[in-house]
Amino acid sequence: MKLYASPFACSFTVRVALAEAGLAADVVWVDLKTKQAQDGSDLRTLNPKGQVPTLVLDDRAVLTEVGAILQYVGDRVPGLPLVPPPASFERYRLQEWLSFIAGEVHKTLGVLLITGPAFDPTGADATRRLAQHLLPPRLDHIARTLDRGSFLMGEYFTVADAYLFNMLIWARYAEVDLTPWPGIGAYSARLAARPAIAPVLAEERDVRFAGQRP
Ligand SMILES: N[C@@H](CCC(=O)N[C@@H](CS)C(=O)NCC(=O)O)C(=O)O
Repeated sequence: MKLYASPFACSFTVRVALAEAGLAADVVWVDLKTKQAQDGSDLRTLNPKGQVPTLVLDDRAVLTEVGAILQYVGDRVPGLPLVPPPASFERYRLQEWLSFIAGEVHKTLGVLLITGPAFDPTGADATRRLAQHLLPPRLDHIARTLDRGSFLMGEYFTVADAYLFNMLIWARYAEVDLTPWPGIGAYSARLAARPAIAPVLAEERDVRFAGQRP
């Protein structure tokens, strides 16, 4: 498998899921502005949306969209509860979380990242203000859930936690003050220390901050 990725983009979620699953994939870094990948290809030839994550399977089938890729990865290791069994009620609960994170958290934080001070030094941008207004009730919902269990689905780590963890890293980059939600901060610290996640985190930091991106 090959994973087209960019450091701390939402492809990080897939890297975390692969690591938790114990599955290997070659990571091909992509410059998201030019769409040029480290292997010389233009990402759009594989994924016309020009986005990461883009997963290329050994039979050359291409799979895109975080939620779909996460379920593909989880289903490769049915012995682990990374995704609940197909057609179980818990599987729909997982899909509920994946949809919520994608639609309500990922895109809201994406707006906050894109519309930072470099984009609008006044902070008056209407889209940014809307995102600032929308995010707290979503974090409230997540915090209430984490008050009831160690992970989003209760007492076991799933791919939804991988996705949320990625978004909490974005929240830090977007300078979202998470102190009103101490449970979320504690959860994020616990995930960062997981044996499968810590090395991926360190590698993405190296690539992002050592200027190794193509
Ligand atoms: N709906 C897509 C969103 C993917 C996405 O937003 N990827 C971003 C990085 S986090 C990207 O590739 N941005 C570049 C672009 O959209 O041109 C998914 O779930 O995979």
